[in-house]
Amino acid sequence: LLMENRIWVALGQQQFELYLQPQVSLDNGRVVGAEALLRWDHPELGLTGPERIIPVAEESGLILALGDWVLARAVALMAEWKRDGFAGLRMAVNLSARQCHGRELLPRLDRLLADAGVDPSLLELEITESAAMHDPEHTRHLLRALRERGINVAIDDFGTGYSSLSYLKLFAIDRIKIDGSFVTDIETDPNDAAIVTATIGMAHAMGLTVLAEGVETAAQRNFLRLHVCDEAQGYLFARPMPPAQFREFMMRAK
Ligand code: G
Ligand code: G
Ligand code: MN
Ligand code: NA
Repeated sequence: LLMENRIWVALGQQQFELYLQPQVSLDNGRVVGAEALLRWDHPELGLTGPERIIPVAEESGLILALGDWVLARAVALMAEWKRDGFAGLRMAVNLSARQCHGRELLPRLDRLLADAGVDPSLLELEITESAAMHDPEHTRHLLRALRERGINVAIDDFGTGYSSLSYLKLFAIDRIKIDGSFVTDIETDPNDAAIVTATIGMAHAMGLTVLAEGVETAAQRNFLRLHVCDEAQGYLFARPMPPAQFREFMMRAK
């Protein structure tokens, strides 16, 4: 079966799930949010990550249906969090380039959030530099409209694109996510350390918050905390996990 057809079938048979990875405040160690990461539990192929799904979906146009499913599932989980009393917990959702550039995104978001009674300011959309710079004028309007609604926007994989600084100049964003590739050797590679500390300083000067990705060790966390990085995400805190497990994780942390 073609991968494309498999994805179509999977949407119908509810084989997709959003795993949740905690995002932690470096001030006090508390969980302030979670990133939703797409997983596919296929009856024969097993558990598959987005790297096999997203490129095929982007190419075939299926990404709009899939992205739609992701948004709906994320908002449904936010409604569950509200019922569970996880007040103020933020949900971060990855957007694909095609989702950013279609016309359906804003009305779809308005509808989903209103129907679920979920506070838009608890939703964050992660956009990569390359997706945003594909059509900067369109992105500028989109990000304005998101901001008017109170929806947050984060730059994902910051520093790995070719247009980071133009992006900061052009767009109204809330948060920078420093890519994990700059974090891995942060204690031993002076260049990585310089890039990370300069990014934090620049972001703060612009009124943005900073989240470091791929934090795996206590030493990396300590370095980031020393350099006043706001938040972190990575295996040190927790791996991405199914929603039921995330709920238990949050209950234990209460
Ligand atoms: O856990 P990880 O292998 O899940 O994620 C790999 C990449 O796939 C990440 O860079 C992330 O941005 C992307 N990704 C994960 N979930 C989604 C999703 O729901 N939609 C889109 N467009 N990308 C996703
Ligand atoms: O959207 P984005 O590229 O930021 O997605 C984050 C990716 O990084 C996902 O594939 C996720 O599973 C992965 N990830 C999350 N925490 C860690 C970590 O501590 N180390 C590594 N190597 N990968 C991580
Ligand atoms: Mn992301
Ligand atoms: Na990233």
